[in-house]
Amino acid sequence: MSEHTRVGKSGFETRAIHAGYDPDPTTGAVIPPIFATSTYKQDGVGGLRGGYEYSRSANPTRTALEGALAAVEEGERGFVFASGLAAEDTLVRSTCAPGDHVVLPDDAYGGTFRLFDKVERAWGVEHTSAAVSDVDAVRAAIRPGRTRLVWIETPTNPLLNIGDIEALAAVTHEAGALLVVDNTFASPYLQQPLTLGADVVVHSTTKYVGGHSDVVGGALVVRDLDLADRIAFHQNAIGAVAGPFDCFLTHRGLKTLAVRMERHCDNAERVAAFLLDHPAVTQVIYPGLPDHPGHDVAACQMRRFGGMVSFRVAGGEEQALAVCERAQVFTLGESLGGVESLIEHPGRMTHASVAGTDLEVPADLVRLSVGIETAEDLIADLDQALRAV
Ligand code: P1T
Repeated sequence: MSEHTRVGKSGFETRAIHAGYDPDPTTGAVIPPIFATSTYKQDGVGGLRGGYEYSRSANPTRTALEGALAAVEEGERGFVFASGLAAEDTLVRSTCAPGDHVVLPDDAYGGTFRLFDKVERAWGVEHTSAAVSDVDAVRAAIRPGRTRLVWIETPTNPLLNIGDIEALAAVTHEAGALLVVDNTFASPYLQQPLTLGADVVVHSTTKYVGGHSDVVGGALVVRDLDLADRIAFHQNAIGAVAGPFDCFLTHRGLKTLAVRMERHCDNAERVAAFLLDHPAVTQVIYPGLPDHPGHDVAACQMRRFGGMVSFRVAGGEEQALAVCERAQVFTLGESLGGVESLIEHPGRMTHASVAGTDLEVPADLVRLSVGIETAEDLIADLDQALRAV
């Protein structure tokens, strides 16, 4: 039995560190080497060594990461891509045809909405938005016989709404559709949607999985082997794959996900508590707060409540922008999930593409990706950034 088969039933941290790769048989290399090769020598025509033929189809550095992601998400197979959006597009092409319909969140990453609204729709895949926190609204948005995917984020980006994965899986399956969960905000450490009935997990591995803001990537993980075969076919046929250098960095990040997430959660809880008491803050949105409408569901399906905190600023958009610009330890920038704290204005930045749609976000909203710096420094920085409001 290989070593990585043996980690199959192990704890999360053991899987994150060991799954997907056994020390290299020739050198003993403990970490998957960066196989910077586009092609592979064949021993006679079709005589592939280990199934490797061409690096769009498969590359050992990528195989290791794909195996590790499948293991931490408790899925059967993982697939990695050049970005989260590349993963999403490949999934849609693997599962939908012109005339099909998808239910989307009414609060989601702006780029995901733009992909469906501006790209997939032009190829005949229509969409309807519904609140992921409202199972009846999702049921009502399903078009029987046409809806192929019910797509959720939980927590959502940027309003941190919570969808009940088990309940949504039941509604989705009743309609013969697949439940897709974008697990980017929770990370596989905090939540494993496939164990709650989801069919596909999507990640922007750019975020918590990579964890160091040094690489862009995406992933899909599935349970069903027929669906896996369809995705594998499209991954190769479309070719939006992650290269071996990016896979190496992403895999290195995955190994420390558990310890990083614990600190992200500790710091986010401290930051949320600080903001709650601040007179310049009109609302703090964090699923860990007992009065968050999704708190109880989140407490059931997540290990902890994550590193993302959103809040609304007294004085509207102008003051929200000013807070973002005054922050110093929090870096003003898009993205999330890295060790460093980031601050951004969703309305003008990550969610500019949803302006004027059902997904438009409040103009006074600020989103924090709370990093793993010293909590007191983060709080002092927000205090000075909010003082002039
Ligand atoms: O950026 P990319 O790796 O292509 O992933 C897209 C994506 C998908 N899903 C969620 C929930 C996301 O948050 C993202 C990317 N989000 C940002 C860049 C952001 O700042 O919100």
